[in-house]
Amino acid sequence: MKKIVSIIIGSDSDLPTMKDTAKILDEFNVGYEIKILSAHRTPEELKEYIKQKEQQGTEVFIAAAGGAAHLAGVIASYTTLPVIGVPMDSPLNGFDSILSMLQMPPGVPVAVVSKGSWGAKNSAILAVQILAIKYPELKEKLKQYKIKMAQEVIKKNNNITI
Ligand code: RP5
Repeated sequence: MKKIVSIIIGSDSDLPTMKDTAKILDEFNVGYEIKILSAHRTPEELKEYIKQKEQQGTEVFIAAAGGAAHLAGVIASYTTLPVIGVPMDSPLNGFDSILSMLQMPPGVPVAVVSKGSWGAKNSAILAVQILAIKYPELKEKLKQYKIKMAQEVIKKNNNITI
């Protein structure tokens, strides 16, 4: 399977959360690669990796980082591909991560999703939605995903006990 999503995490400590991203991409049968690279600890390697991935056919980047989380913005500075940012939890309850990713100045956007595991899941779904513009089979799978989600909610009404 061609790896069209590149997931870059700032630290191995982000991996437990970002496994949820991988699980959903697996469900949609979308190929991905996960790499640990940091904007501030391995800046040269990060730049090199982005260029390499672009040449190898990456279509969407997902970046997860916490604290002064400039990883997604730095990736966006090196590529014209869409970058989805997932703010990780932090000693400041993730607010630092959210603001660092979200407040990109004009010209270098990052699509920021929710913090932590919600965002990890949503980053995969958003990546699939972006890819679905090009791959019709993904559009169909997304429709089915939403139908299943709605059915699960409706079913819960049969199990309400007070
Ligand atoms: C960020 O700093 C990483 O993305 C991680 O969320 C946070 C803490 O990293 P470690 O000290 O656990 O390596 O760069």
